[in-house]
Amino acid sequence: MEASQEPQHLPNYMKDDNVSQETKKLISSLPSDKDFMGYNLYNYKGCWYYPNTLQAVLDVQDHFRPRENDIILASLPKGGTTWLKSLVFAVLHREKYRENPQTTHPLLSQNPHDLVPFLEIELYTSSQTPDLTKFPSPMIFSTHMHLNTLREATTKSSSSPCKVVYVCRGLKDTFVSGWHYKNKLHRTEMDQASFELMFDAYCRGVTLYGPYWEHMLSYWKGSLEDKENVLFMRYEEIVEEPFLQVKRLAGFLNCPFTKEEEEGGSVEKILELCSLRNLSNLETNKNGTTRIGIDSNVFFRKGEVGDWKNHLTPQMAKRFDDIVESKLQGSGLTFQ
Ligand code: PAP
Repeated sequence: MEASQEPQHLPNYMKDDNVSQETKKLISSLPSDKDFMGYNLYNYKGCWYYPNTLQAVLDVQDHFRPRENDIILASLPKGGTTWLKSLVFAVLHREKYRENPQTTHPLLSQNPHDLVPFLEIELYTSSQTPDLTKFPSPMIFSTHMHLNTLREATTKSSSSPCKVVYVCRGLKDTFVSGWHYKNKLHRTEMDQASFELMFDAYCRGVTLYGPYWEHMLSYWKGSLEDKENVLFMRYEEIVEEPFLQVKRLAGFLNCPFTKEEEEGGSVEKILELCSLRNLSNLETNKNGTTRIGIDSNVFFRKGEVGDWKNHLTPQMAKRFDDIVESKLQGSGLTFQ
């Protein structure tokens, strides 16, 4: 690696020590580039991965077969993953924890990432063939993979295609959130030069699971083609109209809120439970560590729409806007 500032903490998915001979051979034939810190990324079928991540993605494709009614949550890093995980978990299991949510709800004692495990970043990084039968069915899994990549696994399953919920977020806030995350994750304070290198990498699309726009387009198109099984959500819309979006989510998951539930404040209770304020103040999220060894608090910060204004120059913002507009042109997907 050529990074000027050696990070103190490198999660497994960024490493290259869990790669089979076959994958090494594949990697040697792939286009490569470096992330803004100098770590090698490889482009496999249009998407950038670190070596361990690619290995896990290939293993997911080879071995993961969802069971009937399993649900997959998808996003780009910093696209709203943690919030979506908590909302879907709370919506699906609301009946089970209806009686004493203040004392018994798992979201009060476990980080959302530990309740909804990542396929490639957690399960298939720790084992090529993890035992998924230990999970209750239906299970909620999550991924950062493109829809096309995910479908290579899920369409091989004998059960009907599982439901996929995708959440996306505007590029400028995703980038800024990613910048803060990187600093916290690596327990370092990177300088302005690194900020600019990261900005450049995002503009070129050379980021883990990038390019950003290709990722979103895969789910956008999927949601248009298969409305029943792919739901496309936006972080900004959940912020703006949380009640409506949570009801939309429940309807998609075939567990709509009843009139009695709505009148009894069930939606509001879920929103409160999953709010950034509530989750980020819980002991488990303040001082705990997730199963993949990441400090739980790195997943919670401001949660504001438009925080990019505090970090990007008008020129940088325009460059991002222009790139996104041109890449999404003709797709029907737009960002304001
Ligand atoms: P991940 O993909 O690595 O899991 P992800 O959860 O997508 O990260 O992104 C973290 C962002 O979601 C943070 O945004 P910020 O940096 O702009 O503040 C974080 O604050 C925000 N976030 C996490 N949990 C919630 C929540 N419960 N409600 C709203 N926003 C949240």
